[in-house]
Amino acid sequence: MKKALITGVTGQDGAYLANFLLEKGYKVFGTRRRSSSSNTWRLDYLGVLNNPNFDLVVSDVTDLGDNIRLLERCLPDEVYNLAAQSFVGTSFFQPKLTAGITGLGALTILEAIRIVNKKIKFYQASSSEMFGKVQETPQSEKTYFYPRSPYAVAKLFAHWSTINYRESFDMFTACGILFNHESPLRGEEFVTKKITKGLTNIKKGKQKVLYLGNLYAKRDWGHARDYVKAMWLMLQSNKPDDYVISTGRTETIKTFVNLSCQNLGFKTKWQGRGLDEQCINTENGNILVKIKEEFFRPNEVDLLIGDSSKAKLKLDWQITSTLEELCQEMVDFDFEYK
Ligand code: NDP
Ligand code: GDR
Repeated sequence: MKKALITGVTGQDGAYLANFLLEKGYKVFGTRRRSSSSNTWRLDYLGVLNNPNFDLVVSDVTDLGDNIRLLERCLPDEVYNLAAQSFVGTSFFQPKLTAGITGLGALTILEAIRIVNKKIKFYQASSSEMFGKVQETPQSEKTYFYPRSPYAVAKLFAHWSTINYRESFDMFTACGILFNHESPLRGEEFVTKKITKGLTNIKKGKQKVLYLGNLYAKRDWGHARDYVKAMWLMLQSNKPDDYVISTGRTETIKTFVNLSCQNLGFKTKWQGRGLDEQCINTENGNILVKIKEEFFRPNEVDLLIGDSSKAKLKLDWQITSTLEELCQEMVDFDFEYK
């Protein structure tokens, strides 16, 4: 039985990946940070928590000794490093914390693997945010990086550390440069979930207005379920390498609002410009969406669209969900479950 260790298992991708690996017959260890209250609702929802082949262990990616003991205890064949301070907006206000977890955390695990057993395969959750102010379109593995936030800078440090350990110590390390991926289990501060949850709440009469920032940033959104499969495929390959994972379609935040409104049966029109732009419910004249300055970032990533031809060719990876299907699934979940 193969054994995998997932850091950050309580997050969106951690939960989907644990579920995927358990279905593949793995023994899965997942780490959560110590906290005074439980944060395992995603694992619960997917039925991971009760699986006899799943073990939830307490660990923090920033502590080397802790990570060494963790590896010695679990003896994994594969480590998936998903733990991060993953919210770009927060990284502008907590840059040092973000660098410590998102950047140095990856180095800490790489170092622990080097000390305990160099044969352990390592996956690093790299990000399309590293392309930032994009140097070409679409973005591929060959595109130059231009990070635009402390989060992206930290991810770039982790990315190059992962490549450096591969080249220096002959370790099997792979980076997945994943573009945005969403799901019903997405954290509530990220824009897609904020939109589906906010509009659903308005539909149910639990919220009056949804406040957003920049409506015109464009993102390449896929489904997290498809993207965790790509992580696994990278570690099954004969040779360690880095891959862009994306859908190849980009849309604005405004388009995602429109899709969500359609799914909820709202009839809408947009009016105004800049901070005065609003989305109106034409059936009753109520304002559904308003703009708030606090949701703009000091530095924006305007456009992301990925070229994942390499992953399609070498890993036989493909998407199974369209943006419309993803949005529908998120809206349905928010309506029924939370
Ligand atoms: P989430 O924010 O949902 O999950 C992050 C996980 O990291 C949580 O389990 C969190 O724990 C954990 N964590 C945070 N700090 C620490 C720490 N010091 N020690 C141990 N664990 C910690 O992110 P996603 O699931 O969306 O993303 C997974 C990874 O992929 C992240 O590294 C993210 O940066 C990266 N990524 C994500 C993309 C996306 O679109 N989703 C795209 C590209 C990359 P807790 O629950 O306690 O907060
Ligand atoms: P991102 O995701 O920064 O791309 O990082 P997020 O959903 O937070 O923002 C996407 C875009 O939407 C704009 N936006 C808003 N964003 C939020 N969160 N809230 C708002 O109210 C709002 N209004 C407009 C943002 O300015 C931005 O342009 C995600 C994370 O999962 C990272 O960890 C991951 O690495 C990247 O995706 C790929």
